[in-house]
Amino acid sequence: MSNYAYHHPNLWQMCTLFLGAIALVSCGNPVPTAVPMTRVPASTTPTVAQATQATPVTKQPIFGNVIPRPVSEIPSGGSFRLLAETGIYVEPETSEMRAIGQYFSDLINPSTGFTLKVQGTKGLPGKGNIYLTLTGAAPILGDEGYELTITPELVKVVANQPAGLFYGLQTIRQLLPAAVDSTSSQPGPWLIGAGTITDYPRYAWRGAMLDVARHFFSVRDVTHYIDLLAYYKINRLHLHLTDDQGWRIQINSWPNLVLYGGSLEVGGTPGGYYSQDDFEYIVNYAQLRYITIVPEIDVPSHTNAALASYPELACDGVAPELYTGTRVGFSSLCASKDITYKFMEDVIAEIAALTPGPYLHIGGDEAMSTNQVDYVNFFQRVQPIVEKFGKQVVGWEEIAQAKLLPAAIVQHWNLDKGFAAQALAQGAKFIMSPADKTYLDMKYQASTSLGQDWAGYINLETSYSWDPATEVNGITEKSILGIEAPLWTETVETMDDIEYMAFPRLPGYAEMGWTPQAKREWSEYKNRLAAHGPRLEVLDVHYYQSPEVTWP
Ligand code: TNX
Repeated sequence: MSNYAYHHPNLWQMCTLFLGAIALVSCGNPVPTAVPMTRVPASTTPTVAQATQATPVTKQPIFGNVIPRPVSEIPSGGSFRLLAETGIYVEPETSEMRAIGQYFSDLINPSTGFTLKVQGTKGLPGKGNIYLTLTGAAPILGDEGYELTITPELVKVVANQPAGLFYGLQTIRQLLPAAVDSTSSQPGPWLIGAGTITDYPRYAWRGAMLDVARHFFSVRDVTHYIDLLAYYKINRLHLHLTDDQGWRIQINSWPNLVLYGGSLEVGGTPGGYYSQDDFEYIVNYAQLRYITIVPEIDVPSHTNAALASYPELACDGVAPELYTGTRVGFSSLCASKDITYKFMEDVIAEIAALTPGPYLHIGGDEAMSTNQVDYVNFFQRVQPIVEKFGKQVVGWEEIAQAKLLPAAIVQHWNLDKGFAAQALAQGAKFIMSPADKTYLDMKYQASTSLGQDWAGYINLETSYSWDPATEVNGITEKSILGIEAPLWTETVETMDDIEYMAFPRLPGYAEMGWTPQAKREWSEYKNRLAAHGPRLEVLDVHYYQSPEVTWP
């Protein structure tokens, strides 16, 4: 048998048995989630009878249906049983290593009732334990890869860097029964199929973007999203922090940006903003999950909220009204005024100081109200400011109209590939976010109540079945840093809405960022995704039950 059928019918039944009973899940999140108790309509939850008959996959499940699909999986038969006495041994015993072990211990505590003890070790621990080590990893694993060896005696994860161990633990989480992610006590048994997984990512940039400007989302919503991203080994969360409808990050030197410019959102409802403490909390929360926050200040257009707060930034010096509609491209900072660059310098200095990650995104999209000369001059002056404060420039592909700094990263989104070609000619590295393939705000189909359709409908197959390296002529693997799935929130108002648009497309993007192209095939993936339905339900994710998938 070439593919190992790791499938315990009794475990499967066990997981589904609890679906109806599960109330609230926070993925180890110390902040309670803001999500309501039950969000999947009762009629879509399988009955126990249906669930026990249903075959969750039509092909054989591959080592527990892990998403993203690992590079190599060699099953060996048998299983490891997690018990209350299981210890988590880390080597070397650093605070970061202990934090990774503790994260896993805390994560599985509510469902298993176990309080797995985290301790240091030098060399193999005894039988019945989990061993996380940075000793002896193969170079091919790189900075994010891991090798996971499961025998009935031991679970061993070896990596070159702590991030790899964190990803190895996410894989273990997916190899355990879905009920492990429940917030209520579950009976187990907690078995992990035995075998070896060798795994490392295709791309360094595996991103999601959340627009917190059109509609504002609380710290709790953002950390909840971060937990879901971590489950699928996504390592960048790009926060679109400013737009015409709201400025959402406190800037001490320009206080009105949030006090006035952050007061509303699309539709005219109250907006909100992150204090600098809030933002640091988010950044730290993400960092503990090996996710880098990429803050975006979208300029020179998409700035109505800033202009309304500080009219001196407009060429005519007149404050516009706050804007709560959904048009784009009508606002612009004044590229020919010196105060604009003082403003940019102050904002970039504060954001850079709050951000441990190396990137600062400066937008640049849809500047229809900035003339070409001004636009080019603006980015000629703003890019060096970003570098002066120690950050690497990221921008939407329009910024390639300016001469790019050698380290600038360009985000491809436009259906028109002209700017991408200009960026390519300058030797830029790309984040691939083609709107017709990766925009999480596009409707799944005509009847989807949320979302837009200007880039087309994006059903699951469309979202999954493309290769970033053949998407744009000339943009090949060596120019691609990775992929990112943006969620624009003109129509997205609640955490439920976020989950509905992101799931289940997001796991597919996570796989596209991680798994070699040769191991990705829709007809196989859709069965693996089906097996994640019960997992998403235990996690209380309000996902779209697409008819393209035979959900169990
Ligand atoms: C285009 S993509 C935009 C956003 C909108 C989005 C809606 C890009 C860089 N700009 O301003 O929110 O479409 O789908």
